[in-house]
This record gives sequence, structure tokens and C-alpha cells, in this order.
Amino acid sequence: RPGTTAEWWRSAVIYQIYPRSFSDSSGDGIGDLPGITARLGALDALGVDAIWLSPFMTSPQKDAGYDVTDYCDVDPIFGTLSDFDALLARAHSLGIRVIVDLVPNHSSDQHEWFQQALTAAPGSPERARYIFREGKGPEGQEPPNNWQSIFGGPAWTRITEADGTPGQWYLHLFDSSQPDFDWSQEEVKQEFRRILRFWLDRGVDGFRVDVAHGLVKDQDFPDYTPDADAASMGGEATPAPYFEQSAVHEVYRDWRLVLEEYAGDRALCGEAWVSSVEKAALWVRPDEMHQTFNFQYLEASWDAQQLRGVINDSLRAFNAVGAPSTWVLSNHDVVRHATRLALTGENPQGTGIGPDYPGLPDRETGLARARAATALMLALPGSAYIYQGEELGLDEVHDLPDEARQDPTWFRTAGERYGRDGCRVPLPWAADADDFGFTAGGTPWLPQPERWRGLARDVQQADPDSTLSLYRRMLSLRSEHDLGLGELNWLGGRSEHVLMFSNQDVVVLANTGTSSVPLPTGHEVLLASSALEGDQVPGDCTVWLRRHAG
Ligand code: TEU
Repeated sequence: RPGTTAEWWRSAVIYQIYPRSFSDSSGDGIGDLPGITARLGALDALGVDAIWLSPFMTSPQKDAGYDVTDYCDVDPIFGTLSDFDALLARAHSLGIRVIVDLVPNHSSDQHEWFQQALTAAPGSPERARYIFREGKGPEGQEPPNNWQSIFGGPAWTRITEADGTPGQWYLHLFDSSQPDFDWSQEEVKQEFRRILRFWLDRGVDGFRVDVAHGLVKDQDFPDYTPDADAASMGGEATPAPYFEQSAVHEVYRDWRLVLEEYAGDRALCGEAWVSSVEKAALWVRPDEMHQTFNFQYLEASWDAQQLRGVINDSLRAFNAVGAPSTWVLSNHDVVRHATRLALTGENPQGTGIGPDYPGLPDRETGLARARAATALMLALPGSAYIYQGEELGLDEVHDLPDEARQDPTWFRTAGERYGRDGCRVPLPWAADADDFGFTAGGTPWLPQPERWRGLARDVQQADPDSTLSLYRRMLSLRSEHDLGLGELNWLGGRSEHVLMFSNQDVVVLANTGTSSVPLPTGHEVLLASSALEGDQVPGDCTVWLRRHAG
């Protein structure tokens, strides 16, 4: 196992691998576990502390693996359990910890339990593992309530009973192929304790918990109409009756006890997309989760005042519960930040997931902002998440052909929603190959844009000014100066577009404006996210500095 550093998750840099798009060793055009194992050296060279693997468990892949049929096995497209063991052993030998994605809110409709539920009688123990209800109205033709699926359309689907008659409805917060478990059932709780132990016994270092705020539903199943005004005002939007129910915390207190049976500081990170950092902090406690994603930071614009507010709120909220803040700019669900940070116009979610994906921004500005925003993020105390490809400065692939798209959010909304495939395009490893060195002879499952040739990893490796070189330098300085465990102290305001603070012995200046600002005197430049103009820090640039001795 990697070094015994206690509470490693407090300051860890965790790299998210999206297995189907990382590296393909089998030649079917879809990335796999041996492909990851073979390329772990690149992540070691980058200097990450841990990897988080998006789901690779057995699945019909209706939602790219977030629809599981067997939680304790590897899907054949990704390899086998022994491939997983080899990956884990190789990662640990490099000192890299491994976190796996766990999807406890719902299974696939192909899961054995759901198949049993479909043929069992209403009211049977088989049905009780999921959320089946009678419909409303004459003959139960209406769904049990008005809840909407997050992917679009009603959150209830009606089944046909074994005798051929129209039957009960089941709840699915996501795709209709993803039925929600009933977490009030002891059998469900027991099954997930078993699944946790299965992976812990194999040696994983922790879990990223999918839709962590959704497991427990309001048992009255009331109708719900979101208060759009309150949410857009940044007010305390009332949580939906299927999110943030207080009883869900009992699930994680129970899981924490399971993790503590194991040596080596195994960690839980919750994916709870909630409306404030105070709410996000409710998920982390000494007896609950170790970390939770800070989506407020992801949703912030590239704007000094907004960022200062989010950073302050985050540090305050997480300090109050004795947990590290996390910082994240990209993942497999949102528009890549090299595109997003340059978007103009209405984009209220900040994620680009909505139907309002605006026109194409200027790529050069996007990349400069992405580099500057990441240089700010990696200088903050706490734990940081990197999504595969951002270290290459990859942008969103907005121009995928419709027929190539596979994301259910695209289909369920008949193309009205932009969908998430654009941030899931296979990585470019080598500039001189048709498939960018991604697959051993296959065709990448999503087409890679020609414009990525100059961004291929091998090109960037050789270039000291590349985004990849910048990331390597940031991670090495971050660890050398122990920034993850430091403390942030704001330094004098130089302009409304500038953030300046110290952390340990490093001074950070981020210029989110368009005009340059002078470098503070008496400092040595440790790194700059883009070329300095003499003693001026240009717009869209972050610098790390150290005070001259004496
Ligand atoms: O995402 C949960 C999810 O869809 C929300 O957090 C959503 O992204 C947010 O509300 C945006 O408005 C997780 C996975 O990351 C995603 O890939 C899966 O599709 C989903 O769960 C279902 O498992």
C-alpha cells in the first residue's frame, strides 16, 4: 500500500479516470483497465496522489456504467477482476491510491433484483427493494406523483404485470433503465455493506459515492414543483423531496463504521450536488464522509469577486466541520472548463448541461483561463480533483455528429439538451497516429477532433510551456510547499479583478481581468500560467511567487 500518511485525503490531488476514454488495450475502441494500468506511469510523472475510476462494473452501459448489474464484477468491455487487481497493485507500487465509483441510488434495470421485481407480485419482498407504487387516477394511469427525471420526462415508468395487465409504476430519478433502490429496506443496506467490503478486501482506498444526496426519499412522496425563483436568487432553495433527506446521513454513518474496520485510511467522497457550501459541508463529519465535492467552486465564473466569495465561504464552511474543502473544475458531467470559463451569455448552471448551451467561445481565451483557474485551484488548501484531459488543456468537443452521441440526457430530451459526450472524448496520447494513440487498432468510440493534434500528450511532454508541463510543475511545487495543508491569508486588493493571497511561503496572484497588473516587487516567480510581460502579469493569468529571502 502507498505510504501510511494519515488522513492523506485532506490534501490529496485526485485524478478522475473515465475508463472508456482513457486508453484502449483490447482494440474495441473503448478504453479498459489494462489500458489504464499500462499508462499509470504518465500519472505518476504528473504527480497525482490518487485516481478515482468512474464505474467499470458490469453494466449494459445505458448511462456509461452508472447503471450497474453486478456491483462485484468488472464489465467485459473493461476487462476482468484480475485486471482490476493488477491495476490496483501497479498503482499502489507507484504510491498512487485508488478510489472506485459506487452507484447506490439506483441499479440497472437489468440487475437480477430488478428483473425479479418485475415478475414478482405487487407488495412482494422482491418489489420492496425498489420503489414501486400504484398510479393515480382512473385505472392508475397517472404516475404516483409529479416528480421529473433529472434526465428529462417523468421519474416514473409503468410496468406490465406478469398477467399482461398494466401494473405499478417504479421510480427512476435518472433514466428509465436506472430504477431507484428503496433505502428504507434493510436488505438494500446489507447488500451495500457487502459490496463495500468486497472492494475494501481487494484493497481499494475509498469510494466516490454517486448521487449521495438522493438515496432516501420523503416517504410521503409529495408532489414537488421547484421554486425556480428562490434557486436563481441563490437563496436557500427547499430541497426536492428526493434529495437531502436527513435520514440519508445514517447510511454514511453506517458505511463509515465499515471503512473503519480496515487499516489505511480508506475514504468516502460524496457527490452531492447541493445549493450551498454550507449544505455540502453537512456531508463530512468525523463519523460520516471524509470529503464532498465542492460544486460551488465549479459553478463560479472566472471572476475575482465571485471566486473570492466562494473560496471564503468554502473554507469557512469546511473549517467549521474540521474537514478539508475540495476543489473541482471539471468532470464527466459538465462542459470542460477550457470551454466553459470563456462562455458568455446565459449559462445559469455554470455547467453547460442545460438547454441553453451558448455559442462557441474563443479557444485561446478559454485555455488561458483554464490554466489560470487551475493554477488558482491547485494553490488552495484542501484536496483537488483533476478530470482526465484537463492537464492537456482539452476543450469541449461541441461538434460531435449527432449519430455518434450516446449520452441518455441527449436522447431523453430529443437532442434539446446538449448532452455530456463532448467532455468524454477519448484522450489524445500521440500526435502522429490516426486514433491519437488511444486504441490498439480500433476506432475510438467517439471521434476525436483534428484540432487536438497539437494537444497530444507526447507533443506536450516535450514542450516546457505546454499545459501538461504547467500541471506537472504545479503538482510538484504544491507538494514541495505543502500547499494542500496550508492556510490561506488574503493580501491587499490591487484591483477588483485581482486575487492575492499567501499559503505557506507561496504568494499567489490571479488576474481575472483583461488588463495587466504589476508583479509585486521583492518576489521570485515560481510559475506563471501564461507568459509574463516583463514585470506585468497579463489578463487571465495566475502566478505563484516566493518572497526573496531577507
Ligand atoms: O451525476 C448526478 C447528476 O446527474 C447530477 O449531479 C447532475 O449532474 C447535476 O444535477 C447537474 O445539474 C451522477 C454521475 O456523475 C452521472 O454521470 C450519472 O449519469 C448520474 O449520477 C446517474 O448515475
